[in-house]
Amino acid sequence: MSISTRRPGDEDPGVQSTQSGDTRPLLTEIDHIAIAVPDLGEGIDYYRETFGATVEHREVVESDGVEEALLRVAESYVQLLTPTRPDSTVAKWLDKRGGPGIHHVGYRVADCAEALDSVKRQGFRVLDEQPRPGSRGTTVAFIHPKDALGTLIELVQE
Ligand code: V0V
Ligand code: CO
Repeated sequence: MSISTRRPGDEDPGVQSTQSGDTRPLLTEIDHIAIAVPDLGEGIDYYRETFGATVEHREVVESDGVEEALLRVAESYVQLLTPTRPDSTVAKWLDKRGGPGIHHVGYRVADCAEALDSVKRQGFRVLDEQPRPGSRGTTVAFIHPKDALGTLIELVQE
């Protein structure tokens, strides 16, 4: 069922029922805003010099062909991303766009498998059939931007 055809009173697959019967939203917090940059050092310098932000974590995620720097903003992160190889989807995205910009939004979820199943049950395309490892020990799954208001969404379980 698409968002536009759901009516008040219909069961809402975007919330989870707990055993006690109450409901809670699937997305609990913004985990990170990912900004793709051609040069990670320049991206970090920009955030440090302009906003005084500091890098809390760095990691190469080989499976995605990216290197990241995480800068904390309150309970969330800015994830600066740069490709580590020419066939990385982030390299393709930067080429197509012609420069840096917001690449995806990571939302925290309590249970990635449960949230992913909910999205799949609603008929939306996903990029990971099963949750998989993300950076800093998280479990993640991506939703196709063409089925998510043009935004690449990452479900993140800490
Ligand atoms: C592509 N499109 C996007 C997009 N990337 N739209 C919004 N945001 C994006 N980031 C659009 C693109 O303009 C096309 O639209 C269409 O989707 C198909 O794109 P494409 O250029 O043909 O590219 P694909 O299909 O080769 O790859 C796009 C997808 C790919 C989204 C499928 O990037 C992917 O699988 N991403 C998931 C993994 C990922 O992004 N890893 C890097 C971060 P038109 O032109 O047809 O209208 S890793 C990470 O963040 C981690 C590990 C972490 O946080 O822990
Ligand atoms: Co991410």
